[in-house]
Amino acid sequence: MQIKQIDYSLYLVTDRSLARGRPTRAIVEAAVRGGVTCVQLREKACSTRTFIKEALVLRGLLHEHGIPLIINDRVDVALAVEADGVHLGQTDMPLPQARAILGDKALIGISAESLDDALRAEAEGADYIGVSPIFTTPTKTDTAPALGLSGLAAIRAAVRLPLIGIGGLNLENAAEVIRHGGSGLAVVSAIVSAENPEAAARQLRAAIERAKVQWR
Ligand code: TZP
Ligand code: MG
Repeated sequence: MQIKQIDYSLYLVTDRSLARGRPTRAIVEAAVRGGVTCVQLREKACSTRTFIKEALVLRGLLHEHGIPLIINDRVDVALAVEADGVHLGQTDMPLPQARAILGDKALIGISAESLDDALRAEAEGADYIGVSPIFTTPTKTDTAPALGLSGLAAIRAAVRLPLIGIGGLNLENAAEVIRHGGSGLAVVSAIVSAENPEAAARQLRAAIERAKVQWR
């Protein structure tokens, strides 16, 4: 197993419907200034053409800062824009097929809703695992039951891949995610809906870095 050296500390997942009318590009620019280390473009409703256009804009600005761009769900879009990778859930394209299309260099992240999902993702060659959800969240209600921090710790004990917690994460619980074995936190509303996304990202990143010093 080859683990790619990617900094998943603060992983922003976009959501245009939660951005209070601000363009995704503006949110991402602010979040980059604040210190996000990885960005996933998640578009659940727009056309393929708009998705690609948005992805190309983000790719340009992220790559200026050496930050990877991950595409949610859509292997075709990831390939079309030469993104760094794709993030797949349990009902999306299976990992072996996605790997065959995207190749070994692509980052493939898998949402694991259970220990079994995580073990399978590791066996099939995922690059990282999104542990989903840690807590229930209004941002996504069609999730599996919350795994909690104890669920994260149980997965940590069983797999070697980087684990990124997602679901209901914010400044209050950021340090606990690191303490329970997370390599980082994926957040939507804590940055996308913040009045000041740059400040929100900066505070989160600082809390994560402090926790890493304490718990690693
Ligand atoms: N997958 C599991 S929970 C979630 C996704 C995309 C949404 C997380 O949103 P928030 O606002 O950070 O709780
Ligand atoms: Mg998906």
